[in-house]
Amino acid sequence: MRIGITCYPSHGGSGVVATELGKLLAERGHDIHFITYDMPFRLGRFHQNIRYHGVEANRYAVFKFPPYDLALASRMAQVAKAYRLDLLHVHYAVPHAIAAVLAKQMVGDHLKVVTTLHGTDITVLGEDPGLKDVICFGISRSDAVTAVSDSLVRQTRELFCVDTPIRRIYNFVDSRVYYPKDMSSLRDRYIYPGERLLLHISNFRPVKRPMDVIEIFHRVNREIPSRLLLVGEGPELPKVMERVNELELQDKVIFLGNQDEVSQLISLADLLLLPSAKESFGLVALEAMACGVPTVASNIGGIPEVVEDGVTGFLSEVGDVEKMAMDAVRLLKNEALARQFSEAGLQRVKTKFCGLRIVKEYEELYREVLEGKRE
Ligand code: GMT
Repeated sequence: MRIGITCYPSHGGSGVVATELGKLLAERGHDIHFITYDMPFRLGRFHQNIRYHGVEANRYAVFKFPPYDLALASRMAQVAKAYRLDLLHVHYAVPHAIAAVLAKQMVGDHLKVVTTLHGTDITVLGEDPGLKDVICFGISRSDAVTAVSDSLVRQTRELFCVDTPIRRIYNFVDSRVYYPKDMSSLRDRYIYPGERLLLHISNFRPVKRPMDVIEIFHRVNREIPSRLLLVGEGPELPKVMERVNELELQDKVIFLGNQDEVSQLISLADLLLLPSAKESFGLVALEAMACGVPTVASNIGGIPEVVEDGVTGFLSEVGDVEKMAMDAVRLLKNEALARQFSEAGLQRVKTKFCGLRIVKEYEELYREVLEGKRE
């Protein structure tokens, strides 16, 4: 098949999933065309069957805001015509689904549109009255819609009352990249012998509750000699740094900023903390599970579909930092339990979230769309 993929190419789970999907589809012989404003950061080296088409918004002086959405629609249409694309698979509804529907109108009905909802495009932007109707339009005019968890399917239905079928297709990891790696030599650079290493990776937006990460770590650190590795950047970071200083944890918290390649960093850790207020899936928890690292997280959104409470990690109510700290201590003190969780996680990744299985689910959906089996 000839497939155009549009996503946010910068850091973020939706861009990661879109890029990894494109790479797997290309490996399986499909022609993949990324249509984005930048090269997706996980694309990396040259891949046979993958092309990249940049999108440039016109910055003419009369525009207060460069019309990116129109430039994207126009580029999608150009690429679709030039390479006779079968379909556009867009990740994240705003503005990608709407731009794809417009491109389809420019090219013709034979060009199909598949939209994958990732989370904040529904749970945050869908609550904005200025965007709600246009998101609903993008969803209802797509030829097929997927969401990354059952929870997101439900939330989309509740918020938009659309009767468009939405298929749940889980996110996945490439087990050739995410697997338990022996990082003992690098670990020595971050921690002293006998210390434990906790990890948090996010975009440090309020929805990730990074301040809770510090509160949890503070409590853990009182009981167990430990350090905290923080990966990522975002608006909450200054507050987080201030709190770390207030609690005099400067020597214990390591800020690494944004990192492109996280599989090695994850393998360094004993535990992942993910106390988010909203999370439609929690890709980082899946990446950790694939590296054999258990997660302590909030019981929200799609997280319980990824992390099995009491089996591959522990879940708590959002904001319950006391319980999250207790759970973390429990896992860090009991090596047998941690090993058991790690093994259960690896098994879960194999059976539910392996790349090959998920790519086949997408291929099946594409086939249905192209054969006109979906209304
Ligand atoms: O988490 C974010 O704020 C970024 C956002 C994105 O677009 O990358 O993440 C969403 O999509 C990821 C990939 O499907 C999911 O793993 C995240 O759970 C989801 N984030 C939220 O729902 C907050």
